[in-house]
Amino acid sequence: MEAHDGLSAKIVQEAGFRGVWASGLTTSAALGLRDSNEASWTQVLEVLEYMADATTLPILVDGDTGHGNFNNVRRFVRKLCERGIAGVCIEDKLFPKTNSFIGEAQPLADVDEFCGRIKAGKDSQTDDDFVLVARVEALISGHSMEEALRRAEAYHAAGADAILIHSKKSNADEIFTFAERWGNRAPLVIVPTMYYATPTDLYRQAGISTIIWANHLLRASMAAMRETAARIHEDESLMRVEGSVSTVKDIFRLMGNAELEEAERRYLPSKPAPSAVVLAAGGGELGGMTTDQPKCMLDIRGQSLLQRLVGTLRESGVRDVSVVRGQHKEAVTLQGVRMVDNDRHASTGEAMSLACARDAIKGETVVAYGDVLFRRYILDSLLTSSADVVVAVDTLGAQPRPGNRDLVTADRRFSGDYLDDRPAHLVRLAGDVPAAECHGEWMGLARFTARGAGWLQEEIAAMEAEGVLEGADMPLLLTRIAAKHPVRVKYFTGHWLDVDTLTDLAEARNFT
Ligand code: SPV
Ligand code: MG
Repeated sequence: MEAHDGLSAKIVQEAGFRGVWASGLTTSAALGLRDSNEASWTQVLEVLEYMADATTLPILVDGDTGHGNFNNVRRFVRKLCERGIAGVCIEDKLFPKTNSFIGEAQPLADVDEFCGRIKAGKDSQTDDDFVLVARVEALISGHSMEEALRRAEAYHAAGADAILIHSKKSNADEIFTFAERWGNRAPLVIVPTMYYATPTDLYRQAGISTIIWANHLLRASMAAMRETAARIHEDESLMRVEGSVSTVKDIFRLMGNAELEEAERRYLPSKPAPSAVVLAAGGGELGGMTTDQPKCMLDIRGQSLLQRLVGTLRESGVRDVSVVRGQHKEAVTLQGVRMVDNDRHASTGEAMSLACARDAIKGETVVAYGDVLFRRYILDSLLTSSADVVVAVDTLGAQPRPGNRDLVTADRRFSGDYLDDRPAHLVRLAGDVPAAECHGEWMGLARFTARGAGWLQEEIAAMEAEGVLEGADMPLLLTRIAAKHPVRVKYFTGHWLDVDTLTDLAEARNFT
């Protein structure tokens, strides 16, 4: 089966084929070039190296005319062997070649000169299993069956391991005649691009060794790319294409990302994985939907809100997750997370819930509200921050909007430039920040390094000692920490939501 790059070589293997045809036509086309030796042989070699790395299948290379005379064939074959290529097919035409389906009566190589190319190729292979297939273009160029057989015989005698007999007729008659008269003196290879209607079993019965499906993956991808490009251009939207294109996850799978993750575990110095505390003790009305379950258990397209949140945490490498539950605690379940109860949830606030999980606050720790969803990059960006405490702040939150929101005053507002990496720091986080001092809304997501986690523990202890812990919310706790230590503000724009209203719930169900 044809392939023209690493990706298509993987797809050939995935489909179950036993070998890859590295087509000259499609390798050139994938580079944006004509099948006229416009790509130099070393450029072809580079593509072949990607293909050989991408598949364990044997690759038969379309070597065109051998890229010159016997001397070029020698060097080409040596380089192919070095790269683990299984074989090469060379055709009895002249350099620079022209695709066989263009024009009529293309000139053929002199038989003796071509036999020299075959001998030179065979003498140069450094791998005993390497095969050289000689391609007979006589029938395509308008010569007789006798001439085709005469050439095949000469090429076989010169050392070719197999003969490719090519035809551009719309039926396979001349292929069957050739096969019968050839009588299996050496394996026969065919390319039924033009005579595609003949059942493969007839070729088997005729003793043909190998069929090359020569260009169909490139042609399939051209059709798919055209349709997708036209749709996106027309719609200025991905809505119509999203369901029909391969998923990004499929790309990761095909490229073997799982292997890299395993290798990272083996070879990278291991840094202790961050842990997380999810605050899910509070209630919330939500139009009567939370009378027997808390918000975090609301269904968001087949998964609870909590399951989606924990899924995002896990994707970012946060595996040790503690969930503080309170209201309807028996309804809060999720495999693989530790449940911590705040049984005084009705009379205490978020800071108290966090304090209930204080033994989980050691080392790098993420603290998240249990009713938020956010894109993973937001969490990744907090996890890679150099600050000891960093909070995710939505710049859109600076605009007035009704509802109970955690508003942020920072020492520097968002400049509008995401590349501007001058740090901003939290000054105050509260529900009642005046519009003029409001620089955004806290997303309910914070990350502490081991040092930052120490500050968090100290502040919880200090508030406890002062008798203010029970009534405190997270904004107060973070504001108090910010008064003593730098709390970095990381600005984002959208790409998250919290579920406070039925409208939020509907949005959460659309949040992918
Ligand atoms: C190719 O795939 O580049 C070939 C086969 O040489 S054909 O196009 O049928 O000549
Ligand atoms: Mg070709």
